[in-house]
Amino acid sequence: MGYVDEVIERVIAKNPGEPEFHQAVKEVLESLRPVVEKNEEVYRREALLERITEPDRQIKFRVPWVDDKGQVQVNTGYRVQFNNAIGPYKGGLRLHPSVNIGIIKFLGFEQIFKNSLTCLPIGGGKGGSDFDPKGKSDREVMAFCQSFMNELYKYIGADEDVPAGDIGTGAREIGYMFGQYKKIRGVYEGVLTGKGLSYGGSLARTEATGYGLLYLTQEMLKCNGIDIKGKTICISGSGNVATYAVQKAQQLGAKVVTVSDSTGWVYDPDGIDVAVLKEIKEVKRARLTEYKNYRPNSEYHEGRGVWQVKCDIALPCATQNELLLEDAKALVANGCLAVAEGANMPTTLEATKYLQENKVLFAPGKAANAGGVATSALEMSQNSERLSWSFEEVDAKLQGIMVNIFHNLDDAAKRYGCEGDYVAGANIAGFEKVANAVLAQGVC
Ligand code: NDP
Ligand code: 2IT
Repeated sequence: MGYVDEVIERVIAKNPGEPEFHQAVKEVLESLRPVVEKNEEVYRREALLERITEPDRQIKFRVPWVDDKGQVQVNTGYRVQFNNAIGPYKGGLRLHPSVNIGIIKFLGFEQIFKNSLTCLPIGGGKGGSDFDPKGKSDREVMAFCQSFMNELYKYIGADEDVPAGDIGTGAREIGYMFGQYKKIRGVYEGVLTGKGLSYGGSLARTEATGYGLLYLTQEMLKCNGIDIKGKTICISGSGNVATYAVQKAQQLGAKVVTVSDSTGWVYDPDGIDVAVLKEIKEVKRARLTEYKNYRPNSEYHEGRGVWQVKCDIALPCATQNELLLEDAKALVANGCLAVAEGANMPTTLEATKYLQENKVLFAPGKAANAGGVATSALEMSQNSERLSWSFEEVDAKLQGIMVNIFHNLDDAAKRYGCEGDYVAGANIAGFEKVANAVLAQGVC
């Protein structure tokens, strides 16, 4: 059995009941085959793939807090510090009832290669909790965030591990966590990113993941002779990534006709109204059922169904495994030209394969959604030099980073004889730098 298959088997055996982690490891390692074959002797002796698939450490802790009725609630907190070969651990905190160690490990593993692709000095980590912020009062969210930080503070720091937002963690949660860290540690440092603008946040961080997704998609289309202007786009999700993806797509002259949440989806033939979306999701924290009250021409559908709508470009921006084989078939049948992942691992392995076999341009999340963490790294730089840059300066840097990511993965795919396979290109380009750094730093 080859080295790659041996390591995949070992990861599955050592990490039972963690299907998302297995999926992420399989996707990465399968596409590293040509690199591994070229270096098999050294990689085996150095146990490189074993070291890269085993987190540096996994932290799990109790998070007790008191709800508005005076009842004590208990959640579980996690931080997986996966790999810091090229910089301090960096990655978001997910607050969602579905969170478990396997989900956090898949996200942390993806983050290693994503962060490497940005060409900025950040390692890979991820954390979160099974706490559900939905329907909680601000005081309850604050109580949870403070209790979460009462434990997490021991393991993080501006040069050590720098968490940020993800599903369920936005500016409000980061604010409460930053306040508690400062209170406990007595230091004012850039320990979290995605902070408010009045206390060390970076302009354009809120928009960065969605904007970056469109910058990379535009470059991928351009290099394949396609103009994004005038194209019809389907987007899933209606959170941070989806909202700013809609906004940038419209600025680039495309028409976005769908958004979704965990209960249903909206079709707006006239194009999604971003102001309405923000009002419903960011201000009211309400459901998409309300969208029709503002836009009578639109349709609301229960359940899933976004990928059945005819479009030129599909941008999954909600969560993992939300674009299935049947969806990929519908997209291909409807003439879809490109899929770019705003979310982490939203497309199943079978769906990805089907799209690629049918010549749909496919940009994987670790490249396409890297604009968020890249801008987080720019926030870290600003915090270190105690300055803040203008929106235009950060946005211009973000554009440069996303265009550079696309060319790096395109070049890597070409170097290994798989031109146009951007999944392989992203995995190879992300891996090469981390592998070199791990080997150079000895067995540690
Ligand atoms: P938000 O919490 O702002 O929004 C998440 C959106 O996805 C909501 O519309 C939510 O619906 C929907 N969603 C979440 N879980 C599910 C589910 N299990 N089934 C169906 N829909 C679901 O999160 P973000 O926009 O920040 O994150 C979206 C994706 O992008 C995630 O995969 C995240 O890891 C990834 N990402 C985020 C980055 C960032 O900077 N924020 C950076 C890079 C990637 P509902 O409101 O009903 O729960
Ligand atoms: O998945 C991701 O890249 C994020 N949630 C953003 C992480 C970060 O540190 O900004």
